Amino acid sequence: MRAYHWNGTALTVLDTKTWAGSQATSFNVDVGDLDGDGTEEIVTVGWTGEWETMNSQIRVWSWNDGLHLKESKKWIQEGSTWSKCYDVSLGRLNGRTMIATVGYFGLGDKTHAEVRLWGYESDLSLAAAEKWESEGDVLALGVFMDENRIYTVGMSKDGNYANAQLRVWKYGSLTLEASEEWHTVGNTLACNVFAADVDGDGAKEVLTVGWANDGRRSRAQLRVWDYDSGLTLKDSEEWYKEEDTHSFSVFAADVDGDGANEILTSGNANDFKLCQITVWSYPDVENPMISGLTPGRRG
Ligand SMILES: [Ca+2]
Ligand SMILES: [Ca+2]
Ligand SMILES: [Ca+2]
Repeated sequence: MRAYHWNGTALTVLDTKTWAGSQATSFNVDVGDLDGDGTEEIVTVGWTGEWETMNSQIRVWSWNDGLHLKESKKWIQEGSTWSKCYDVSLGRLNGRTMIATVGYFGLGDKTHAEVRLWGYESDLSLAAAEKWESEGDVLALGVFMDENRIYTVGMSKDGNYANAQLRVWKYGSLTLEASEEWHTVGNTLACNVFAADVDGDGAKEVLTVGWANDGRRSRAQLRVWDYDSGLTLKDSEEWYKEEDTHSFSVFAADVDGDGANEILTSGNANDFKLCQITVWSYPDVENPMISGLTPGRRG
């Protein structure tokens, strides 16, 4: 892990820490004040171990003139030989900053997905956990926590196809509130999720990215969902550049300072030979000229 400082013109590395099993990956990071003392903690997730026994791993770090490891936990489901934690999201739930993680593990002849909710005050404690399976493999790859809800995305095999899967969980007991699965032509997968108001009406949309196979190639896919009593698809865009194109992450922010959030997606194109970032507009209540998801200049 590396911590950088941005002074407006240049990035400076402040500190870097490495750690290992014989196989180890740190896959994602998020930041928030977990213990309420006014300084932010840093949380990383990934996996560590040998190929034969891989454990999910979560680490809590503090910053004080350098990175300091405060706590580290590993876990694996009983009966499983490997477990991978893919994503982490920190959010305020009932006035307290909590940690949500997602990943998946092998059990029997297929993979199972899991979501975990953690609290941290003086130490890291598991508040709730849910696991789920489908007819074939199921993966949980992305998580976003916002306003007492936890959104997870991944893939669920129904016997014929891989379907992208978006789930909404209620905070606390981790009760499943809504679940949507979809594929377009062939295998489809969602790997990242975010929530923000992208049309300026004051209500947040749920954004998912991944890819969908059109029978010839993988196309990157961005979807905008409404979440009220259930999930409603508002818009979907698929695109490719030359060959297989994938979108791995999504974020929303007002990048041009006009008061409306843009959507940012990043991934790759031309069968992993190109990196790609796209800035999207979504119909702005102030600007009816835009009728749907509209990419900025596409490279
Ligand atoms: Ca703190
Ligand atoms: Ca909205
Ligand atoms: Ca804007």
